[in-house]
Amino acid sequence: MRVARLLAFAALLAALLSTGASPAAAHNVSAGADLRLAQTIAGTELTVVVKGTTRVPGPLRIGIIAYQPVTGLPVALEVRSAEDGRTVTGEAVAAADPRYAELRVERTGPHVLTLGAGGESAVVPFRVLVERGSGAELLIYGGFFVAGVLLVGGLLTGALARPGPAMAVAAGAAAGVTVAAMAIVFEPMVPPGPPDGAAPPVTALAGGGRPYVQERVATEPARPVAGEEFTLRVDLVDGSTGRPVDDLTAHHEALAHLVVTSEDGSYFRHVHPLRTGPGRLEVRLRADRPGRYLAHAELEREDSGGQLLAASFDVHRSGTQSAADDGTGSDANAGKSDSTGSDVGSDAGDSTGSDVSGGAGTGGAVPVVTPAVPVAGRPATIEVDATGPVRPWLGMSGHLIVRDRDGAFLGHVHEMGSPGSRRLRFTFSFPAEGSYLAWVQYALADRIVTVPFTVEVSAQENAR
Ligand SMILES: [Cu+2]
Repeated sequence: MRVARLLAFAALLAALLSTGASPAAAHNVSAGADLRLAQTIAGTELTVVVKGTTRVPGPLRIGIIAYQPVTGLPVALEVRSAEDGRTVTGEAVAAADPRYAELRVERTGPHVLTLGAGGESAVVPFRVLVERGSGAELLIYGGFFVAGVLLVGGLLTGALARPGPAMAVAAGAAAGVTVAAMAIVFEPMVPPGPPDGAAPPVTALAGGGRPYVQERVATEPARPVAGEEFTLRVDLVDGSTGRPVDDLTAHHEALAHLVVTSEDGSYFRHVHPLRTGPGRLEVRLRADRPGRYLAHAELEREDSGGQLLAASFDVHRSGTQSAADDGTGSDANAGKSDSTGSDVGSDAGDSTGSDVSGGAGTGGAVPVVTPAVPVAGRPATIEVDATGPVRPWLGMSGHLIVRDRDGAFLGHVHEMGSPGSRRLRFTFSFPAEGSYLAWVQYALADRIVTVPFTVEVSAQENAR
């Protein structure tokens, strides 16, 4: 009997050890979880949703949620298995409440999703995962099965009046029951096994987390011109190896959140660049006025914390443009800068971007700051009434982005109020005295609203 117990323990221990490794959580499409990724593509804000899968071969359901009025924007989809190269294609139409395209995948494991719209494309690696039964389940069913078989055998042997073997068989049955019972008791403590298709476990990272990302920001063309579209390119490089960083996790439903502002804050874009290659993110922008622009990127590497990267670039006056460039209508943009305030290549109206002077998205409601002059280092409350029913965007019902005047500081917090409420409520502690630029963003049924405002913050009182 003691031997049997020991065996049972050993079996359980083996099960515990074998299932100890948990899969990396990034870009996975599993039975329980959808992959949601915001993408700024074709001049608009979309969220790609890849529904979790329960079986392979089977359909992978992909939908494109539109946050701006782009009725009927078709998005070309391609899913390729990184293991056998098998490729399926399809199309999804961006809509506020999208219909899901079904692309059949044959296997679990690494895949690459390619999205194409408006002449741009994004390449997103992800994994198809299918849950497997846990090791404990095997022990439970196996133990009961063995016990059952042996019990019947023991009864038969006993009936034939041969006590020695009968005892041995009965002991075996008891062992089976013990294994199963222990597995039942301990199952909640056993971590679930890695699903089928999971990445091999990452060995423990020294010091916890991966090195900081170094970013290189460039524009294409190298000298962007006011009023003309350009590509902002962010190359991410591992701080220690110098290799491209290609392990970004979906952080608030995006690989990276990029906030681009003009120095004076009159230009504001919160965009979600496309991954166009390993470690490379790109987004198309258009700035109406020449000057210095700041780019702040929020991102998170797998097994590491979030990071904020900052860079700047210049937009040049259109008169100085060289003739070698594409030359698409560089003439007429000098005078009409204020009205466009919006993005690339689409008539989608304003929204992600808005000029302080009051772009289409700003809707009139002025945020209420309490206290009216916040004190540095103390929480202040910022409330704004949405102009319609709010729907979640980037996993939240509202975003508050705060920048100081010179761009050295960028803060970002989320809405704290009750979901579904039209009053958006934020708590923010301004780090130091001074004047801040701030933007509240939320999504209505058909557009993203950006409310720009400024806040004066007083110095911390010397005594309390
Ligand atoms: Cu974002």
